[in-house]
Amino acid sequence: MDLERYLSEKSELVNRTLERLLPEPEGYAKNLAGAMRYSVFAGGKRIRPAMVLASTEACGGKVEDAIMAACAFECIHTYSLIHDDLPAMDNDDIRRGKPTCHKAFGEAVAILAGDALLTLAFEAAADSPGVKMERLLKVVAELARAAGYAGMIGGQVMDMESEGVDVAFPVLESIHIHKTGALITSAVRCGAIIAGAKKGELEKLTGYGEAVGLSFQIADDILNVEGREEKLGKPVRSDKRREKAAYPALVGVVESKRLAEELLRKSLCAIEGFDEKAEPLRAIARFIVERRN
Ligand code: GRG
Repeated sequence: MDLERYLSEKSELVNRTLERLLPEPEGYAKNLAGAMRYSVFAGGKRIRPAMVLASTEACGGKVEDAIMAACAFECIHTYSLIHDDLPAMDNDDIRRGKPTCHKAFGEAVAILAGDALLTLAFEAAADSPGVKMERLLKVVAELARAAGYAGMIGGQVMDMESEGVDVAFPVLESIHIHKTGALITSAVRCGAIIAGAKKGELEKLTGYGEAVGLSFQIADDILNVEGREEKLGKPVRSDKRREKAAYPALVGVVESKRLAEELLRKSLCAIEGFDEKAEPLRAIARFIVERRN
């Protein structure tokens, strides 16, 4: 299948929907709206929304039913990047190839833009006409869990606390599973829930999401060592500088690549029983370990 075309079509749809969803930078709190739009439209691969949509399609659902949830994931992801770049966190100047939100709008507005994107995500996810109420409730609960203490935020705190510390492999794995994997797994699960996936299908897709989610962060760690700033739109070699817990530092680049390949096989195996409607999910799993940005 032509993944490039698939991702580009889905990105266009997601961007058009985000355009309508985000507040206009005029009148009331226009600087805040400007900061939200600045970070959301600074670039980005839109891989999480694509996974929501691909998962819905794999389960026989309709893209239009899942588009608001897909945008919710992008809002949460962008909020996490804004906050991750703040002086109190990674203190980065460049993100998605542009000055970070706090560099462009100041720290206070950047914090609030992140907060507003996080809350907008729930407003969007709950507003999916045509989707059964009990499915939407499950999606909102999934999203909250994946973004919060039990997922991304918990992982971020473990990550911060591991800086400059020699962490053991299971600790590093747990950081990546929570910080990055939880949101990706949840994107896959939410797409499936919206489509009304059966328990067995949801379990298989959860296995797929967990493997892909972990492989995403391993690939990100490898790109931090081998990638180029112009292509990534963010600083490279920063993990080493900050003594962050990362796969290449702990097990080496070669072993990191082997582990990412092993997770790719695991993810493909988890959805073996799905028909050709799951091809985009298969192609996304491959793209994630082979990507250069
Ligand atoms: C609440 C103060 C406060 C901070 C939260 C939650 C958080 C900070 C940070 C999340 C952790 C994080 C940024 C993990 C990294 C995940 C990752 C690899 C991001 C890059 O994702 P891509 O490559 O980026 O999909 P694009 O720009 O393509 O969307």
